[in-house]
Amino acid sequence: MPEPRWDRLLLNASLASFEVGAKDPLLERGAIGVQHGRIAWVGRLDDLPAAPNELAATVESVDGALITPGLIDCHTHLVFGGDRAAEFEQRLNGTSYEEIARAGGGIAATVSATRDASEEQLYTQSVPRAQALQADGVTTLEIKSGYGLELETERRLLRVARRLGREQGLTVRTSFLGLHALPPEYRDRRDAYVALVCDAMLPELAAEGLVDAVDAFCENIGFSREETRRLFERARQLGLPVKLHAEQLSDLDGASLVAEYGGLSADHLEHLGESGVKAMAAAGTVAVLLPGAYHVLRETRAPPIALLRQHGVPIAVATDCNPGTSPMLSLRLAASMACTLFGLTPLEALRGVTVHAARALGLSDRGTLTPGQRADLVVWNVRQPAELCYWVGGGLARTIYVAGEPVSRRKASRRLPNAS
Ligand code: DI6
Ligand code: FE
Repeated sequence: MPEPRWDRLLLNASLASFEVGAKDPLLERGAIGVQHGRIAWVGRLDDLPAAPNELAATVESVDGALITPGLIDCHTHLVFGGDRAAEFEQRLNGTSYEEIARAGGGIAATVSATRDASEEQLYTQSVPRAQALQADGVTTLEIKSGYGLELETERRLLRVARRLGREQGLTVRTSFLGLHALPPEYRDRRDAYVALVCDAMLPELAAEGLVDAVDAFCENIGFSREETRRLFERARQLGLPVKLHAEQLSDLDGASLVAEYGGLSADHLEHLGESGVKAMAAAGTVAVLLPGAYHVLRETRAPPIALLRQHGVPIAVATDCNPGTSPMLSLRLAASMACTLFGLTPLEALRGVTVHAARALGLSDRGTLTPGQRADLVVWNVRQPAELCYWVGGGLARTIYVAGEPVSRRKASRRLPNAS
């Protein structure tokens, strides 16, 4: 018998790859071959070039189950100290997010809890969150800093993010979010803080290899367009891609700014106008929708989905997992809410957590079921892609493969491959 050419072959699957332009997202009675952590072959069972046992060392039938690319959560603030459950109650009683922030709560409350936490404590508190996302199908996620707002703590957050990737079988992409809020000790010295972030913190953390992208909170209660521009200039000098929290609570035209810098994504976008949409379309900047924050803040103005579609802006969906506005631990739930709250179709929402989310992170090696892509795969206990948005909650993921190897929850604490 000839040597098998693949490490693994999954048989009898409904394969769903959500790349744009594919005629039918579902290939039934499909098979997928994996070699050296990458997808080697995708097609119909009947078109396999030889008998399964001759083709692969390990052959598994999934009995008609749905297989998708591993889900990609392209916007989280998953590493932080403490929680803000009390604020949730305050908001339910009528105090607004902005009022709480201006009174010294909100992000500042998490900053104080995070500064007080050791690296080990931050790691231990973050592991269950990362595992919850993973259990629901996430294989790649972005994690932002932004709850330290001084060098040591920002470094700690980014180091914990990297460690989660190494030890939890996830690919983690980090974003430096030094311009998230003005720390209390700089209350009357905005310029000095912006200078510190741009001229000291970012270059230093980037030199330590802790920063994959640069983000800011461009908002009346955050940072102005001019302050954000200063950060983006520095990022450009350092060769780092940018992204932006834009148009969440008001319209500062942040989307045009991040597009001007060829940004990976503009995120939130409830108050986005047509000029911002056009700028994003021209620059290829992804629109990242965060229905968790919209829901928790009980917003009523949805992002301009019709305009985004009309101008062909790629749409991604993410959890925004954070202790204030989106304590959300399921990316599938975010996709479901993008359908029910924002009117995305299930196919759009699923593109949003796979192929477009990969693009929002600048990753071209994942997000679809195509030969050559990383074999991050999820076998689901459902048969139709729309069910991933239809079921609200529930453990639907049966088996998750990271670079071709199965991850079980038991195994999740072992070191697993973590490309990039
Ligand atoms: N926008 C958000 O939704 C999060 N940060 C941001 O800039 C909220 C962060 C928090 O409230 O802790
Ligand atoms: Fe956010």
